[in-house]
Amino acid sequence: MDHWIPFWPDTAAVNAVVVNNLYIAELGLAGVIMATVIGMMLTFCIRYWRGSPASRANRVQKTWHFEIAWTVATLAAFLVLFVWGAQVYVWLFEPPPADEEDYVVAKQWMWKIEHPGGQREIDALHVPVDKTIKLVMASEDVIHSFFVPAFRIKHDVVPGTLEVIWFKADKTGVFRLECTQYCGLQHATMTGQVDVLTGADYARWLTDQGVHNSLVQQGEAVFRAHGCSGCHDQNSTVHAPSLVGLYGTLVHLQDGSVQLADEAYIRDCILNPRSFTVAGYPPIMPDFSGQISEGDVFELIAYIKSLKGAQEPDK
Ligand code: HEC
Ligand SMILES: [Cu+2]
Repeated sequence: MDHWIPFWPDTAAVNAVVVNNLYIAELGLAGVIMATVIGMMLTFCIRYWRGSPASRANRVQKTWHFEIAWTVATLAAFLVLFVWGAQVYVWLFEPPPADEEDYVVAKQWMWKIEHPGGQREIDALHVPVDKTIKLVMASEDVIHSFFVPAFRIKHDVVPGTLEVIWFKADKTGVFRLECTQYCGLQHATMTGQVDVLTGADYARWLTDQGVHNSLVQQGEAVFRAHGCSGCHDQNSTVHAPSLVGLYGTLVHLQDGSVQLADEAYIRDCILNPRSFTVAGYPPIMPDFSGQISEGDVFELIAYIKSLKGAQEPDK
C-alpha cells in the first residue's frame, strides 16, 4: 500500500500503522508548503525576469492580510501535528494491558530474551501475531537501544533501571531487530530477528523448547537460593514486608514519598536498596548488586508478581 515511497520499511504492527499515518501526514504537509513556496518563487522569477514584458505597474503595497493569514495557517497546521504527534508518543510509550510479557536483557553484544514459560533465546524473539506483547528491558553494561523497524518501535535500554515497551504485530513473518545506540566494538553485530508466528505455531514453538520450569518457578528458586525467603516469608521472624500482592500497589517510603510497585521499583529494591526504605521497616535489606544478574532479577520480578491475594508466598 505504501510502497510508492522509496526505502519504505515493512509495516507489520498496529504501532507501525499509527506512526505511518503521522509520518505521511507530515511529509504531505511539508510537501504542500514546500511546493507553495518554491512554486511562487519560480512563478515570480519567470514572470518578472529582466526583459519580460509583464507589467510592473499597480504594485500591491505591503499588506498585513497575507502575513497574518500565512502565519496563522502554518501555526494551526503545526499545532495539529504537535497534538497528534504528542498523542501518538504517549500511546506508544504507555503499554496497554498485555497478553504476554517477555523480558529482554541487552548486553555487549547480544539480546537475551526470557519468556514467561521459562523459554530463553538469544538474538531472536518469537511472538504470536495479533497479541499485545509487553517487553521489560534491562541492560547488563552500557546503553543499548531496541529497534524493530517493521514495528516502528525503538526504545533505549539504559543500565541501572528497567525500560518498558509494547507492540502488537499484525503480520506473520521474520523482521529485523537492531541495536541503535553505539555500544562498543561489535555494535554493528548486535542484531537479531523477531519471528511473528500464528497462535498455533507459537504454542508449538513454546512446547518444542522443552522447558519445564516457568519463569515464576525459576524465580522462586532464585528467591530461595539468595535467602530472600529467610526474611520475606510469612513465617519469618525478621521484620520485613510481605511481598504478597505487592506488585501494582502504592508503597509508602520512609522519606514520606509514595512509589508505584512496578517492575522498575522491584528491581531497585533488589539492586539498589540503600537508596530508599519502606516506611515502618528497618533498613536491613541487603544490596544484591553484583550478585544477582539482570536476568535473575527478571525471574524474581516474575515470581513476586505471581504472589497474589491470600496465597502464601511458598504456596
Ligand atoms: C535480611 C533480610 C532480607 C533479605 C535477605 C531480603 N530482604 Fe527484601 N527487604 C527486607 C526489609 C527489612 C525490607 C523493607 C525495608 C527496606 O526497604 O529496606 C525489604 C524490602 C524489600 C522489597 C520492597 C517491599 C515493599 O513492600 O515495597 C522487595 C521487593 C524486596 N525486599 C525483595 C527482596 C528480594 C527479591 C530478596 C532476595 C534477593 C530480598 N528482598 C532479600 C529484608 C530482606
Ligand atoms: Cu547495543
